[in-house]
Amino acid sequence: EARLFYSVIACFFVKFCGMVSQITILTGAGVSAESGVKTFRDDGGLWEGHRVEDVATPEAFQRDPELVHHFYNLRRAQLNEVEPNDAHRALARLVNEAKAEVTLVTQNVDDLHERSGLSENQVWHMHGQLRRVKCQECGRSAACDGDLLVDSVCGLCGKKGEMRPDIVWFGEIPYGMDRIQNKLVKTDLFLAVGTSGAVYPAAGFVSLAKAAGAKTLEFNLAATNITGIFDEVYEGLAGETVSAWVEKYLEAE
Ligand code: BV8
Repeated sequence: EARLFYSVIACFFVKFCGMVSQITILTGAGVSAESGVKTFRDDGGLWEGHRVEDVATPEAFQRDPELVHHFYNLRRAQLNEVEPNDAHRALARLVNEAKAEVTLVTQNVDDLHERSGLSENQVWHMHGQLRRVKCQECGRSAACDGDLLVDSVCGLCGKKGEMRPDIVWFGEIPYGMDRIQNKLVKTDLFLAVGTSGAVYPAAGFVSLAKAAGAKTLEFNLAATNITGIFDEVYEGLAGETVSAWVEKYLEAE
């Protein structure tokens, strides 16, 4: 009991003094927009005439695996043509230099956070990753940089024709929800960068953090579905607003 008692006291002390001991960041497609990666709401959320919500589902994959493989093969190939931008680099600085513990959760399936100076375990991909594929036979995931086809073979169990992108589709449960929620309830400072707040459960994270007493900041081009929940809103290009905020925060820490 003593350890629990002291950790509760410590949490109150941190909150009372306004000290920040846990920062949680949630990023969305907007953080990669300045790198040239299309967001989901660009072109009205359409991809080659398909609603993204209609392609990024298990039913779509069942119905037309070639179309879904094509959708992800194009996006995986695009990763070789884009680079991290200032927003990625600023967030990597915050994760690596802040005195507080910083957890970065991303809805994005690109690898730009990692390529801006973060290790794999510093980036929590709650919706999976373009550069990983999963076997529906053995359930295991593996790295993949090339195209996935309907008759691709699993490199681990040898099964042919059961490979899918290791992506969390609409209707599927995001990765790491328990550890994310464990962080949110201990968060003193919550940042949402480049997300429209259109997709749950990610869009609900700000409310969980706020209920835990966190100060909440939104960085976006424009008002979103959830702007009203945030304590502070920084409107503009994430490459500028996030860089300026991180610079100031680290100086003042
Ligand atoms: C689940 C992988 C159960 C795929 C993705 C009705 C009500 C509420 C919820 C639901 C509902 N009906 C269905 C649901 C659930 C559903 C959902 O939320 N649907 C929505 C459409 C209503 N959610 C699910 O199915 C999730 N699973 O609920 O399981 C469960 C959950 C928990 C516990 C137990 C059971 C799974 C959702 C995951 C789907 N997969 N990604 C792929 O990538 O192909 S979601 C996909 O879309 C992205 O990953 C991302 O999350 C989302 C798009 O959101 P954003 O990232 O915010 O991008 P968007 O384009 O929308 O916005 C970009 C923003 O950036 C904009 O605001 C723009 O202004 C800003 N911006 C642009 N440029 C810049 C910028 N900001 C700053 N600087 C810039 N330069």
